[in-house]
Amino acid sequence: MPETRYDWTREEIFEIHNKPLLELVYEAASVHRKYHNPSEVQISSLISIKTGGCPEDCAYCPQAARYHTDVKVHKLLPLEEVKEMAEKAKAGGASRMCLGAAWREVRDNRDFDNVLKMVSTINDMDMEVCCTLGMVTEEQAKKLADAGLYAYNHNVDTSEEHYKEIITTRNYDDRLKTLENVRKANVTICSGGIIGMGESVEDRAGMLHTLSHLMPHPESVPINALVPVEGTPMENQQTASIWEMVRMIATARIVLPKSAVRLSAGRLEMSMEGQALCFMAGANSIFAGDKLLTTPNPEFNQDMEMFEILGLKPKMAFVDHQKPQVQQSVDA
Ligand code: SAM
Ligand code: DTB
Ligand code: SF4
Repeated sequence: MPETRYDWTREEIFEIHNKPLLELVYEAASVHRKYHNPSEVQISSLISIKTGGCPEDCAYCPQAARYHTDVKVHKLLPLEEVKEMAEKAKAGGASRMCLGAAWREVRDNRDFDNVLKMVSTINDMDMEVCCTLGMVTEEQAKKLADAGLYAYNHNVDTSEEHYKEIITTRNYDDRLKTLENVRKANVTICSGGIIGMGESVEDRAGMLHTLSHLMPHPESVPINALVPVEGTPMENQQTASIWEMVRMIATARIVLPKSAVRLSAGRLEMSMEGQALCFMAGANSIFAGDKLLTTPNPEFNQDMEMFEILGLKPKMAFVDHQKPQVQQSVDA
């Protein structure tokens, strides 16, 4: 049974990934039971606080300004609207709110000050607050921490080699640098990636290899299946099969035994049986709510029905890490 290891080789990860499927699921389920309560699933809910118009060229993303997609662009949402959405998500069982902005990076301006207010408002509601705002400096990460931020999402997305095929406006090291800045600010890290972007199994192992060499491991690891969106360069991409998703989740569970592994984008295309196998293989977190950032997701009620059938229950907030101590008073 693996302890937390930071020296996995790509070959080892590749071999785990390619084990006979049921053998792999059994092993992952055993690791899962050792470190986690298998009947608890953490529920995050997403709000796109600023949508579209992003200067980056991430080939999968409907929010990049350069692609012609149907995304309805909007500026930063008002605090009140975000608060109401968070209250609704909490009532639906979400313990974590994730605020996403289509920014390349955070700038020290009035919008950022307003995001800090959103963070402190939602933290005051006793929910874990996560932000995904693009690149951040150490100082900005500290400001977020002081406002009560619990987690920062910044995905490595794929292997270093494949990254260049997907994004040209920034590089892999930029991503790793932001993760380092977040870690220095004592904010937990949420970092994972996407499968189904034309990458090889070696690339998938490479992505998990990168994550497994971050010390400590990211506290949460989202595994997204690409949602191909019309107008993006990936609109005609063949989506990942449920078996590929199960393999990726099981491998993540074995390599990152203590992290929360999130079955993220792409659930709308998955059957309940398929998702059940993902939970068996170690997934213990989902995004719930009828929308991800811009694309549809299963309804809360549908997910609650699935939880009922599978005997799963939503995990409470702040079980793994304390509620952040707010250092600065942010005027709400
Ligand atoms: N702009 C910030 C950034 O890039 O870090 C935050 C928002 S960005 C939309 C957050 C993550 O969503 C991306 O890193 C990517 O992993 C995921 N994502 C975006 N579009 C997706 C799609 N079509 N299918 C699956 N995942 C997607
Ligand atoms: C993550 O890994 N997946 C979420 C969250 N982090 C920000 C986003 C998924 C976005 C899917 C495409 C969309 O809805 O725009
Ligand atoms: Fe912009 Fe983030 Fe989308 Fe890339 S993934 S285009 S950085 S919003």
